[in-house]
Amino acid sequence: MSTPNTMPIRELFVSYDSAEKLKREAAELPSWDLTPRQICDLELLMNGGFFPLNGFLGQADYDSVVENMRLTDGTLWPMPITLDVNQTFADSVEPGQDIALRDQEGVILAILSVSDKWIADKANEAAKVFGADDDAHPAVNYLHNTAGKIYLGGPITGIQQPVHYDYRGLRNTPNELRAYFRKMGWRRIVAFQTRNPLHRAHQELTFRAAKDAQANLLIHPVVGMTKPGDIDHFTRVRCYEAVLDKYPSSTTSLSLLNLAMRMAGPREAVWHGIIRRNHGCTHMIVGRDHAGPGKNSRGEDFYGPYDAQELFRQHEEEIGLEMVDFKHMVYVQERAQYEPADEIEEGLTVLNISGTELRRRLSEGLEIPEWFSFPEVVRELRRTKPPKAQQGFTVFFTGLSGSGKSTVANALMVKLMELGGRPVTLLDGDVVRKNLSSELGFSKEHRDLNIRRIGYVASEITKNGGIAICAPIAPYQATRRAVREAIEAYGTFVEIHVATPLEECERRDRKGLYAMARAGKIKEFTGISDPYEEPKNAELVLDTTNIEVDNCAHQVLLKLESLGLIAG
Ligand code: PPS
Repeated sequence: MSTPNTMPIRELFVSYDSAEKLKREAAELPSWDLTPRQICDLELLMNGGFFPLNGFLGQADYDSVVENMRLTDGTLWPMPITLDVNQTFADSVEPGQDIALRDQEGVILAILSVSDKWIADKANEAAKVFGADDDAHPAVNYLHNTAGKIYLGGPITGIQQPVHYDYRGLRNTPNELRAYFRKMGWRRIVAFQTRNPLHRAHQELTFRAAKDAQANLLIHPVVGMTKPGDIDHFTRVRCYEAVLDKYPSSTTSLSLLNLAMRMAGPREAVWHGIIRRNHGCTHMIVGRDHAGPGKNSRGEDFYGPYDAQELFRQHEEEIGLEMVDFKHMVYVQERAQYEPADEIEEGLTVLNISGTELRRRLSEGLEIPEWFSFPEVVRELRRTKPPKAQQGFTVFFTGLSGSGKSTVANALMVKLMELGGRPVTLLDGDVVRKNLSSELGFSKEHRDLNIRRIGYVASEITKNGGIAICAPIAPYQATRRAVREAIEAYGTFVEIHVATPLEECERRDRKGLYAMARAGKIKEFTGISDPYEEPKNAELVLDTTNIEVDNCAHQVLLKLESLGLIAG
């Protein structure tokens, strides 16, 4: 099934003339605006990165991939590549029809000839593909809370690649890389997949892996979508460029991969292997806990640390690419160099800085030694992640109507302004509904939209180094989590559950709304006729019953101080 790595691979693009004609004709077709993840998938479908797929999976292939990691013709394929849409759009399309796939600005990228339309069995997909139907897994969370209910499948006719304005010279299609390897005479190429900045240990291990395999090295980082909370790809690419200089010249190359990762551990490793094979590589480094999603909701790892290596090993031949085991490299102080952990004699001093410790040092502006990372990399990371006391952050109050959110939020705002240093914006529930969300009601859909808008504004404020204080009811856990993820890409998210009991909120009934809700005059009233899902991991829980506002606001300040967000 695979093409030798020196030969071009099949793409799904039509010729320039046909593309121009299709663009004109597509004006008549129903249009689907692709989500960011779908754009990543489409790019790799069209350019051969997902060879041998010829489009978004139809139902039979989907079922077979979910159940057996294989297409119906038996080809190994571990990840369901599906086009999820909402019910309204699905109702407007029938199998047999063509639809135009557009990017977020409306530019047409491809035509999908719809062969299948079905309701996704998401719980089954979560259990079989990701190992557990647990929202703590980023892809399961995406499946349940972001992806549409209906899947469309069918072959793709590629019109043009998604446009990227950043790092154009570093983005290569599989055929561009194959041609580059041919030109350079590289026959054996080890790929290194990564979603993190590279430090000295990575440089040592990748260099060693390439040497052991007598191969050249391709640093092939993912710049599409990675795990929420990861360092943004702009920063990472600047770091990669700095590290590239540390390899002997012309042994190593850097290329960016616009993949949307799923963090699916073992299945993801196999998928990564197939993708790298398609890009002309002959080897791939697979490490401990490859593409691991972190802990599940019981605090346990989703996958065993070597599950990915095992699954890869089982399918190595079909993947068509050799696995190179990750050597865990550690720094040996006496010898002032990195060495594989399992080759170090007793009695020597081994130094290591964990990811958590690195984040702590960055956030507190502490020293990061040269044996750990390259000064250029550390400089980039410090530029992106200044100490927490200089970063933006969001304080997100959530709780029932009348719980005291707005009152405490107002007091907090004033106290933060008194401290000075950063601009403070209050996004109060009522105020937002007047200015940003005046057309919205209180259905689940409208509440979610309202909270996403607040989250969007707060994330922009956070990104630009300000303080956003939000005080909506925000009754749904999944939506609050989505906001947390959006904000944590730029700064800290502090969730404060104002847990004043319903009886107390109702007793206060400042706006007379509870009385009206009880009398049935207001529908869908939170706590009375509409749900409130209590936060599970709030940074602080406040019950304002019998506690002065000033004291509540002070508790929040202490929390912010303990998180390093404001100077003590
Ligand atoms: S949500 O669920 O987060 O979108 O709600 P939010 O934007 O915070 O708006 C809540 C304020 O709207 C008033 N109000 C209602 N609240 C809950 N349910 C219903 N049906 C409703 N109708 C109007 C109420 O005054 C809320 O303000 P607070 O400050 O929370 O009391």
